[in-house]
Formats: sequence, structure tokens, C-alpha cells
Amino acid sequence: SFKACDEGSILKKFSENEKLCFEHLQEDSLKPFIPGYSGLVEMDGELFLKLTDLLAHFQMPNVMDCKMGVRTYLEEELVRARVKPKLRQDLFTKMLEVDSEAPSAEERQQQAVTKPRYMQWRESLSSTHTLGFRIEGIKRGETCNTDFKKTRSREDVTRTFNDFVEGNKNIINSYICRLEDIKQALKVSQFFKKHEVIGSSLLFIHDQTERAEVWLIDFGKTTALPDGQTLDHYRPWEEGNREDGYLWGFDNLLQTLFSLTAT
Ligand code: 4IP
Ligand code: ADP
Ligand code: MN
Repeated sequence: SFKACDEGSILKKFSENEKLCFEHLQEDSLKPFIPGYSGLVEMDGELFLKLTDLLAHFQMPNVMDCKMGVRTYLEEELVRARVKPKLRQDLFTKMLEVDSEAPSAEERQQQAVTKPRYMQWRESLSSTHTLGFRIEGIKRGETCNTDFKKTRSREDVTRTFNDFVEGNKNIINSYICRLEDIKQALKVSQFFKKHEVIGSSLLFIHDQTERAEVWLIDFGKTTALPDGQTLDHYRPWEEGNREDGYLWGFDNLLQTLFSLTAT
């Protein structure tokens, strides 16, 4: 869903929701921590959001995508699946590939699962439910690894982080500093207070020069709350309260990195 662009920019497939988020964020304390946004671009009859390429000034960057929060689907997707369940064969197949035992007898018979069922299964298999974030993928040089679907325990997550930085404490410390700055910005952000942040990631980037940055990306499913409603991003999610566990996950992530500076 991405296209290369002129030097220093990338194009992401347009979504109205993400556009609204980027527009909102231009006036927010989080602006220094999101990719630069320079509006819409049309190419071959398709619309894109034009964003700064966060990797542009790195030399052979190592990249890690951490999906934040205790929940990775919208409440409305849950409601829709209940009212009018849509059976998805593609998600059933993805489920089988990871764990042939995962589908229930009924699902096996239908050869399909609903999206919330698939998403909840992914959440409980990974660290989303237990830590409030999960590792989605790591890219080192040319090699991409997205084989972290079963990385759930604090130990596994911590080890994966340490492998990612190759034990480099300078890089870990830079990441921690950056996360502390982001946390301060989150605390005062009007955008954050008034949005349910679902499926958004922290993108960790470093290279051999020990340059290390963290950015907030992917607002495709980040949704404004009804007027006057706010979230604290810590409370457990119960259907209807729209909490996302973002800050709870953020603290767990910080703790994970702290534990690596101690050893
Ligand atoms: C994917 O599952 C991811 O959760 C996608 O989110 C999600 O897209 C897909 O839903 C779902 O199938 P796997 O990671 O296990 O492949 P993301 O693109 O942020 O990683 P949405 O649209 O929910 O963000 P479908 O409905 O597109 O299949
Ligand atoms: P999707 O909504 O399709 O999941 P994301 O916004 O999560 O797309 O981006 C997918 C991947 O693309 C990220 O994990 C990251 O590696 C890369 N990416 C996203 N935005 C940028 C950016 N501004 N600069 C560089 N890489 C990016
Ligand atoms: Mn997404």
C-alpha cells in the first residue's frame, strides 16, 4: 500500500480516517513525533497521503514495528460481526498456518472465521493482551522478519529487543530518552485524549552510527471519540468504554527497555 516518491518522501494509500488524523496532529504536541505530512497526492488515478520517509537519513537502518495497545480492532468491527457475521476464509487460512489446532470444530467446518475472532486470537497469542504492545516485524538490511506472532512472554519480548539492538546500550538509552519525550507529549496531547488509538505502531529505527529514533505511525484505525468524551489509555478495556491500553503498553515497553540497561 506504499509507493516510492521523490527523495525523502513516501506515499501511503489514502484513507479518510488517517488523513483526518494527520490534519488534526499538525496542531498537536505529538507533531514532532509523527512523520511530516504534506497533503494528498494523486498518481495513476489513485489517492495517497504524502509523508516524510523516516528512514531517509539513516545508513542501512534496522527497523522494528511495535503495534501498541491491548486491542487491535475497533469496537464497531465487533458490533458488525455480531449483527452480520462475515466469514473470512483468508483469515482462517492465516490462522491455520500459524497453529493448525487454533480453529474450533465449527470454524474448521466453515473453513472460515470472523475478523474479531482472528484479531483476538492474534492478540492472545502475542503480547498484546499481556503487555499492551507486540512486535510486528523487524527489518535488518534487506531481510524482513515478521515471524513474531507467538512472541508473548516478557522474556521473549525482551530478548527480541536485545537482539534487535545487538546489545548496544547506547542505542537502548537513546530509545529510552526518545520514549520519555514521547510520553511527555502524550500526556499533554489533546489529540491523544480525544482519540481511540487502535492499530497504531511505534517505529524504532537505528543504524551503526548509533543514531536511534522512535516515531508514531499508522493512524488508519485511530478514531475520534464523540464530543466531550475522553480516554485515559490505562484502564482495562471493556466493550463500550473504548479504552485502548496505549499508555499501559507504553509503560510496559519502557520497562522492557530499562531492564536491558541493567544487565
Ligand atoms: C492483519 O492481520 C492486520 O491486523 C491488519 O492490520 C488488518 O488490517 C488486517 O485486517 C489483518 O488481517 P495479520 O497482521 O495477522 O496479517 P495492519 O495493516 O495495521 O497490520 P486493518 O484494516 O484492520 O488495519 P483485514 O480486514 O485487512 O484482513
Ligand atoms: P499499514 O496501515 O498498511 O499497516 P503502516 O503505516 O503501519 O501501514 O506502515 C507499514 C510499514 O511501512 C511500517 O511498519 C514501516 O516499516 C513502514 N513505514 C510506514 N510509514 C513510514 C514512513 N513515514 N517512513 C518510512 N517507513 C514507513
Ligand atoms: Mn494498519
